[in-house]
Amino acid sequence: MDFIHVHQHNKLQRRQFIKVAGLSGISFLLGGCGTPAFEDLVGKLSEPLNQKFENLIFNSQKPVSEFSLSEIEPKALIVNTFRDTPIIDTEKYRLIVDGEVNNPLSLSMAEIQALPQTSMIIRHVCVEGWAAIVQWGGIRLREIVALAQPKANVQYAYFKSADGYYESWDLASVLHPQTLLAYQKNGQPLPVDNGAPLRLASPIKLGYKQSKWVTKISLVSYLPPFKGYWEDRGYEWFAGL
Ligand SMILES: Nc1nc2c(c(=O)[nH]1)N[C@H]1C(S)=C(S)[C@@H](COP(=O)(O)O)O[C@H]1N2
Ligand SMILES: [Mo]
Repeated sequence: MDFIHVHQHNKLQRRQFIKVAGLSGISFLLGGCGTPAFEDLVGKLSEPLNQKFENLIFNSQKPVSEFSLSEIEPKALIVNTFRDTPIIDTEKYRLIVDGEVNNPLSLSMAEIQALPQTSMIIRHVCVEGWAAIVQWGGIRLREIVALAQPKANVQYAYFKSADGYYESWDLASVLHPQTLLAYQKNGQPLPVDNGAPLRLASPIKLGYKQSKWVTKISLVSYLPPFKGYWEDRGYEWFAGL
């Protein structure tokens, strides 16, 4: 009886935290999905995040104001890819989340799309002198980070893409409520040239920070010598908007 009481108490605290922090993981916790692996994953969600992450989420930057549906510029987003568009089998695709985490993840697109979806209309800004107002739909990156249960020493996220592109971000920007892993663009499934099955989208970073075809996210305490494809060619690392 005592055990049950304590367990429910923890669950409640977790629920309250999720509510206050704007994490909506509880909704899919109640929704369920069926596969045993997915239930394992969801079970882990009842563990609290460590204090450092809770503080970063509570104190995260103010949301950037968004545009309205009528302001979307459907033709303005120019495909900008340093190599050819990679070929990815969406059925076999897995997003790997590893590094200094207690719960490494390997998620299919079906599992990612079962997580709470959000959308935003923001301006994408490329340093090459163009911009586009786009609607992105997907999962908040911080929900995926929370599922992976990062250790307190994590400072950065390192992103690998299927075309050989790579990027790294500071943790506060990773946990920003408008930093998404997007699988929709302007209300439609994300086109492959724009990064399907999964890409970064955020109103707080320049275009080159927004990796397309993300296959792996490593949560790390130090930055490797290769910080980002364009950064290693002289562009600024933080690249905030
Ligand atoms: N994997 C990968 N991601 C990438 C790039 C790339 O070449 N490869 N280019 C970046 C740049 S410079 C920009 S402006 C945006 C362009 O996104 P879009 O092609 O969907 O318009 O993707 C960014 N992400
Ligand atoms: Mo760009």
